Amino acid sequence: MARTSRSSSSSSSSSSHRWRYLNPSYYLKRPKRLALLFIAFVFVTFFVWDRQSLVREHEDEITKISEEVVRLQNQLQELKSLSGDVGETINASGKINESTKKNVIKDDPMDIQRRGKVKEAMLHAWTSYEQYAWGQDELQPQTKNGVNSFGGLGATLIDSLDTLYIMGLDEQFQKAREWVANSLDFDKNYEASVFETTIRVVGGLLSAYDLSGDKVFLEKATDIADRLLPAWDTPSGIPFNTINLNQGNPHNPGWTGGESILADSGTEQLEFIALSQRTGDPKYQKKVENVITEIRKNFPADGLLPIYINPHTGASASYSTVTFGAMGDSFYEYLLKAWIQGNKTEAVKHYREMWETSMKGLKSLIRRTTPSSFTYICEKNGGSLNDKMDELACFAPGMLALGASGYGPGEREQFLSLAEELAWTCYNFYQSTPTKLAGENYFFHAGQDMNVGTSWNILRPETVESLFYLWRLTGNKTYQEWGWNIFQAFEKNSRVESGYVGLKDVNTGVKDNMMQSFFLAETLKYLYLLFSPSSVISFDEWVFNTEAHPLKIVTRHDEGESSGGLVAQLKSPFRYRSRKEGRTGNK
Ligand code: DMJ
Repeated sequence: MARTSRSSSSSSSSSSHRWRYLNPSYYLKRPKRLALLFIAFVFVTFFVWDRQSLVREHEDEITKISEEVVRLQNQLQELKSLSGDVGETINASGKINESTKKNVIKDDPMDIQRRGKVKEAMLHAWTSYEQYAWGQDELQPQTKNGVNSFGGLGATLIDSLDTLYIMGLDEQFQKAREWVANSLDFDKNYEASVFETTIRVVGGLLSAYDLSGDKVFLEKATDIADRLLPAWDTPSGIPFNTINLNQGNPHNPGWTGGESILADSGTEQLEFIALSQRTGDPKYQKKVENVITEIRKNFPADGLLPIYINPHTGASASYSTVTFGAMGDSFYEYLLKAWIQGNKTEAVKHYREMWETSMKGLKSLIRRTTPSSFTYICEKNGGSLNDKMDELACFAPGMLALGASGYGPGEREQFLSLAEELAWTCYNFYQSTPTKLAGENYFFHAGQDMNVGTSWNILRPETVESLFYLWRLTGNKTYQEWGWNIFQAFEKNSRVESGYVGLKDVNTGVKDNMMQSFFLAETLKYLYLLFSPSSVISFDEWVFNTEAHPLKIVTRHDEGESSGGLVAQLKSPFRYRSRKEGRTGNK
């Protein structure tokens, strides 16, 4: 027992001995130990805190690295699909596009850098418009105000929608979309040009619809097209060229002597056919296809039509000029493109036939200068040729290149080669002036090559448009170099603090005060695409209207002429690409 109680008392004393370290009075009596304990505490705290923050920092680093890896993987994937490294391109329905595959040209760092510069130019033009002319038709950059040159339809805004979309300027596109949805109003007492309104507004809205799938654009396109439609109610079906947007009352402008203009009357086919395809209402297509049927009845053997045509009789005014420049140009362009838009089917064969006839006529207008042998397209008055060519006619090299593939061997090469010769001339319209920007038209004299006539430059797109087509269709990078030189000349001479302006004179460089809407719709878009892979808005799937608005090619099933099978066409699925498909993104 005694043993037991001793051991119990010793165990209790040893346990109280162990707990004494927890008693503060133990340390108060031993200050050295207290100090040591304090120092140990500080060290341990620092060590634990340091570990924890290291872990946190480490985690942050890992998150950043993972994000970077994902970003780089995406970028690599995008580059691969754009450059064709994976040996295929993806079309709008997500399928591998075999025919484009052959034409895919590698995306190289220089192209990426150059289209970045073009995108920056677009951003400069757009933000200036946004700041000083939002919702108005065009910006006057020098005086920093807007003007309603097309009746207050927001021409620049609508003309820019697809360019913004293609360049991946999503925020800007969304803001513009909101304006279209909430502020665009066509109910205007304004005498509108049927041609200008169709190519810019109907074309711009339809293109935005085709790219984004947003119904608001289709609704607005239908609204404006319905207001234009009475212009075709003439005895011949050839439209009047002017109409009041809220009162109708179509007529021709006084200065034409009552005649309709060829280009103004024959450049609505793409937009109105597209509108019928998308709405299911054949009335638009019928009106514009009837114009071609009417013209075809008396189509001349050389396919060349004077610029005036009578809306009552459908007869051409033989006293007026034949030209591939102003007032003639896009009539010929649309013969080819309506055939492409119609999938080159039997139903649209007559467009191609008419176009080929006109190209024979074009060849008869070709002359070469001395001493340098520049190829040019003359104008024609009655029986005599006029050695004059508009810069506007510089769309022709692109058109010829685009149409060349429809010919058999031999002719195909001939037309492509003619396209290349004409593009060289057009490029020299630019290169031959002190500013390196082209004048509005040129005259050709034996022994002197070319002289600029009307010497302004209003930021027109035709030459870069042709360079774009030629580069895509031949793969020859020279066309990119020429386009880049023209872009640099615009940067040097036309860029001002608040946008881009034209030149009153390409010899002196004196500036005007207008940023034309087609500079954003066409000039900058074609330049951007000139430095983008061919899969971006591929020629297999899209056709550009004359204002550079890409319209989706929809399968056309109708047999024979006119719109007999329109309903069948509309049954075919029309699938929209996702926002990221087919774009080069934020390069
Ligand atoms: C644009 O409105 C169109 O390209 C039209 O076909 C011709 N004129 C201008 C550009 O120069």
